[in-house]
Amino acid sequence: MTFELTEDQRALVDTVRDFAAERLTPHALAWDAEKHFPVDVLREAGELGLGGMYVSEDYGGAGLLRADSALIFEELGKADPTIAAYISIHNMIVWMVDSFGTEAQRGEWVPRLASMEALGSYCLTEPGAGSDAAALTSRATLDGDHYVLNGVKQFISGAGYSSLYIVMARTAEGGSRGITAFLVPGDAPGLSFGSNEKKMGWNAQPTGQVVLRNVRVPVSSRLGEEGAGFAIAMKGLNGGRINIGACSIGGGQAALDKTVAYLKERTAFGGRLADKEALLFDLADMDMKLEAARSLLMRAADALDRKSPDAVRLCAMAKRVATDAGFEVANLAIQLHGGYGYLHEYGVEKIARDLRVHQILEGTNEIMRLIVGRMLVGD
Ligand code: FAD
Ligand code: 2MC
Repeated sequence: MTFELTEDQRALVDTVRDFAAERLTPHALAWDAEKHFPVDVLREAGELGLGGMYVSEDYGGAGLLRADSALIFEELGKADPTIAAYISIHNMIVWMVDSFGTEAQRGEWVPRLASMEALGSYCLTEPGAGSDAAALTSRATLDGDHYVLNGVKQFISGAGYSSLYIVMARTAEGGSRGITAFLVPGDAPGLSFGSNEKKMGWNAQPTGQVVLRNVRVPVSSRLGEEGAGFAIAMKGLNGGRINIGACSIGGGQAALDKTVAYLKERTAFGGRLADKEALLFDLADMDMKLEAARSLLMRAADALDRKSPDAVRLCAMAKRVATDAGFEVANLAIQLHGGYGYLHEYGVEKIARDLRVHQILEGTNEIMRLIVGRMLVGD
């Protein structure tokens, strides 16, 4: 067991850090204020290999380990948690197509998705089924050699911009085992999108409803077998939970770095704020929280790569611990900046607003406790 980054990992982190410093950091506040979704910059990320990080190299993925990807998401998260998280969701989609798709599906979609020429959205949540995802009611009915899809998906990241929507829909009763996954192209007749939701954070990426009205897709668009959709969706989410945790650690780290710099500059009561022991303890706690979360996250990433039976549990733990740590650190960073922390231009309130939703999506942190708790009592 080693906790040192390898030379390759260090080089990877340096490359992503340079990209993020040049292409994300200088624009993050403006994109947030203007609610601008920078599709051109996402394409540049795709050219760097960030569109299919932990996806096999067969059709253009980067073939990295989950731990490598976590390092990347942390770097991206330092620059802009919203863009980092968007890239995380996109990576989930590419991995799902590559892992569960037929050769034809992989050949059609993975090269375009991995380069981020095409963007992907993950459609599980519905207005009446969020945490209880297996209660979803969108339907796919077989009609000759096509399925006809009807239903509404809620809160879909990238809605209206993506070329590919992976839609989980019901093909049979029976809870989670009656759910099937489908690859629905963005220009499919009958597919439409709600307006871009007005949100507390994540302003630089669109969120909206995806509405399916008699959308016909050929049987060859089914991802995996009938009834396998819930398992495919959950397996995608295991990786997503690590990624979103890493984005949170990155955001939290950026907030901490800003706070250390600020407290070293700001004076009050005859000295630097950095010399007030109470505040030093706050900084130390912030650092410890992030470091503890990072360690657990790397353990979960490793478990997922090794397909360890403990992976689901560790991914759930890491998601909860890392997303709570990131938000708590960013929130305290506002406090330690005083009134300036409340101003947009100082950048910490944006980090807190962006990280707040990481405690809610990709499975709320209550659901992460449900997963871990159920395993403890064996139900
Ligand atoms: P509910 O399930 O109604 O939960 C309400 C509250 O009850 C929560 O606090 C929850 O933790 C708690 N709760 C529910 N059940 C239990 C229980 N058994 N025990 C204890 N507490 C419980 N979804 C997608 O499919 N694709 C996306 O791209 C996507 N992007 C999103 C982007 C944003 C900005 C947001 C806000 C959401 C996104 N989501 C997406 C949806 C997200 O995953 C859901 O909002 C989340 O899973 C919670 O579902 P819900 O909102 O219906 O809340
Ligand atoms: N990995 C692999 N398999 C999983 C799994 C996971 N993480 N979670 C559940 N499963 C399997 C489970 O093993 C079972 O398999 P089988 O039928 O072979 O026995 C099946 O799925 C059903 O699981 P449960 O019996 O636990 O189902 P239940 O309905 O009781 O609970 C729960 C499932 C709550 C864990 C699941 O619904 C869940 O994770 N809810 C949260 C929803 C969520 O995360 N939404 C995120 C949307 S995406 C998003 O927000 C984005 C921003 C992209």
